Amino acid sequence: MDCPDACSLTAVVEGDRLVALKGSTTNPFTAGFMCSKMQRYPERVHGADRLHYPLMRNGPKGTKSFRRVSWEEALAHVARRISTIRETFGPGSVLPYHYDGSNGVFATGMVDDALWRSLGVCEPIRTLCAAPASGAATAIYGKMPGTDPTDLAYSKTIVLWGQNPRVSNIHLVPHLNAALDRGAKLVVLDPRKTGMAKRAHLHVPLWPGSDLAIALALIAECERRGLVAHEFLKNHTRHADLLLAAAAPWTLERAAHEARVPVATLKSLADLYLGTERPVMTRIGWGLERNRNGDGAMAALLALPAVCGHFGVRGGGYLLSQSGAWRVAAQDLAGVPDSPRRHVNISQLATALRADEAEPIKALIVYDANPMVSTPDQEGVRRGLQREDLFTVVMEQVMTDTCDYADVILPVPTFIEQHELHRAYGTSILQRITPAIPAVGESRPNEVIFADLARRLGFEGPAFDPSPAALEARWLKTVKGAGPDDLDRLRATGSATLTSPTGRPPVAFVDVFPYTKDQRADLHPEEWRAKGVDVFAFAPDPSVPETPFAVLSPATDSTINSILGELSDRTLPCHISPGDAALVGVSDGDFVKLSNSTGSLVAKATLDPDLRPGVLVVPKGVWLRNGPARATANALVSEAVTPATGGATYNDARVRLVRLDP
Ligand SMILES: Nc1nc2c(c(=O)[nH]1)N[C@H]1C(S)=C(S)[C@@H](COP(=O)(O)OP(=O)(O)OC[C@H]3O[C@@H](n4cnc5c(=O)[nH]c(N)nc54)[C@H](O)[C@@H]3O)O[C@H]1N2
Ligand SMILES: Nc1nc2c(c(=O)[nH]1)N[C@H]1C(S)=C(S)[C@@H](COP(=O)(O)OP(=O)(O)OC[C@H]3O[C@@H](n4cnc5c(=O)[nH]c(N)nc54)[C@H](O)[C@@H]3O)O[C@H]1N2
Ligand SMILES: [Mo]
Repeated sequence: MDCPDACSLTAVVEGDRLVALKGSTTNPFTAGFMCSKMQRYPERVHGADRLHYPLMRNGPKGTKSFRRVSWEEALAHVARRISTIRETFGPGSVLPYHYDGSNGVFATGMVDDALWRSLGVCEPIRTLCAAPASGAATAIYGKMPGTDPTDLAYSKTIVLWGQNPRVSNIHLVPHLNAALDRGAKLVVLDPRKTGMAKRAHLHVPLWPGSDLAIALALIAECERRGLVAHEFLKNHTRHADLLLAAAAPWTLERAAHEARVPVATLKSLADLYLGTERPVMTRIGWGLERNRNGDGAMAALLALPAVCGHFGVRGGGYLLSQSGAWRVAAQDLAGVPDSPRRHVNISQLATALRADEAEPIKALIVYDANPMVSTPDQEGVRRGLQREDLFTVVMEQVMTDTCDYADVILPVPTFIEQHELHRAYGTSILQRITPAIPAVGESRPNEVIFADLARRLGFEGPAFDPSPAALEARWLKTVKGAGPDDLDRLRATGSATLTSPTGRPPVAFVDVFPYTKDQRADLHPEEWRAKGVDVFAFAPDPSVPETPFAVLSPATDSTINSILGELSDRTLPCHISPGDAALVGVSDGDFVKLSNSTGSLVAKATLDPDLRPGVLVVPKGVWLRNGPARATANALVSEAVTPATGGATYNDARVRLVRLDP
């Protein structure tokens, strides 16, 4: 799944059916433990919403009227339509839209990209998640791997910044608990009092989107206290002077004002972060990137350990995504050269699908994604998908809200039914997946579908070979960071962990250095300045008096994004602090309407004492049928994106809230 942990699982099978999943110990990090949501996975694999056959629309758009067709009929039709649309309206009228699906490496970025490059169609810029995180990690450190999570055993101070591991990284929790049990200090920065925040020595319940202010104030405070690691900065970084200058105006008082917390709280934060209980390790999450300041917040957080001297020791530094650990040259994976293509930021799908755009999209091929639920401006996306002149193909496992608007639906297998390679992003573990049951119904993997389409469109060659052996060999060939031992281990055991020559996880600036040209960290990234973007300029809160509430839409423990959401019959909740509820006259269980200039939704109020005043939570991934107004969190999210990396700004939703009469 699209989860940092990537647990290994054992499938219990009866005949061709998956009857249960259990944790397995093949993956040493996930060590036999499986989270609760995955217990219901067999219900997804064999459930009522599962797609078994190709389908073609035979009624008006969005009316869910489909007929079963053969693969031959479906694929011949898709190939013909793509070809005609491309010839008539140009390659820029065809948009492949995909995110990460099950996060396998065969399903995305190989055969599909070979086809899209060959056709010269739009290139989707995949910004739904981790665009600021990945962009900042690349601009500053060339995406060098961070601290291995098992090295938390050596940390004395641990900062969880914008991450909720009890829900979204559950295999990290035993490591955190063990550290706490041996006396490590824990600090949590989150607008909510999350499960781990309840165990923390310090919880900073900051106002959403204020992380940049706090991170810059910590950098400036480090300088004021005379604790800057000048020697390290001189030897290992570039542009530290520019960063320090950008941070200098940020006092703790000014940051506290933006974060709407007492200045004493930030002083305690500085005492812990800059104190003597070292190594200090920060687990940076994705909650803090999903707002207008996301690029700068990520960059400032990543720069903090360099400025404050937390690198160079086991258990110190940061952990964000380890996806760069296996150094794969993504550009080489497709096996077909690229040429300039039209770029479409997928967080702005609603605009791309407007019929009055200068170059309207006429064909949309959706795979590994559920834009009707996951993408900003839900109503705008719906309007686009509703266009009768848009040809939409959706490749899916289950009948999602997006499928409702398709012209052609192509069924694909789940990871239980597939060969794949899977790279975790919370650890440096690579795993091989083999099918436990045959593909359900007539489902076919993405790569097989794309290879077939390629052949029908006249493209041939090794880049279009969808066999698992060929894809695995090709992927492993493009890996730069792995030694032969790692790959032998993968072949022998199905799992490999990237280690340094010491046989232990690499320590940043000891065993591993930035993957930048000069192996230095660029603390005020030149790449971004060249674009004319000043990511360290703090953008003020987008609230206006009419829309005072901030809506967060974080992960929950029952779905992974929208996957498994089909199994829920729970009405869309809106969490509200008891104080705010009293203020607006709302009781637990009341229906409330949230609205702003982007859209509106109806939800059921849930009183939540863990929320700070002014902050509401409407979880991500909820299906339209669970929203009383057939609208979920993204109905409130505008298409505004972060300035340097184009990331979605889900948590910038600001709304008015009213109780609906019973
Ligand atoms: N409001 C709000 N919205 C958010 C977020 C938020 O914080 N707030 N977070 C965002 C985040 S973190 C993410 S990562 C994105 C996710 O955005 P999406 O990727 O669009 O959402 P998912 O629900 O993960 O949808 C993935 C779909 O791919 C399908 N799938 C799985 N494996 C395969 C495969 O092998 N082939 C094909 N063809 N399909 C497959 C699944 O059935 C599922 O329906 O959503 C974002 N949306
Ligand atoms: N069970 C489960 N696990 C998942 C997922 C899932 O849907 N369900 N999704 C997976 C995916 S695709 C991803 S990307 C990761 C995401 O995992 P996380 O990094 O945990 O991301 P979120 O759940 O978006 O938000 C984390 C925390 O950030 C807080 N937050 C929101 N806004 C701000 C802010 O401005 N500043 C700060 N400091 N905190 C803020 C939220 O209150 C929340 O507690 O989880 C993965 N794991
Ligand atoms: Mo994500």
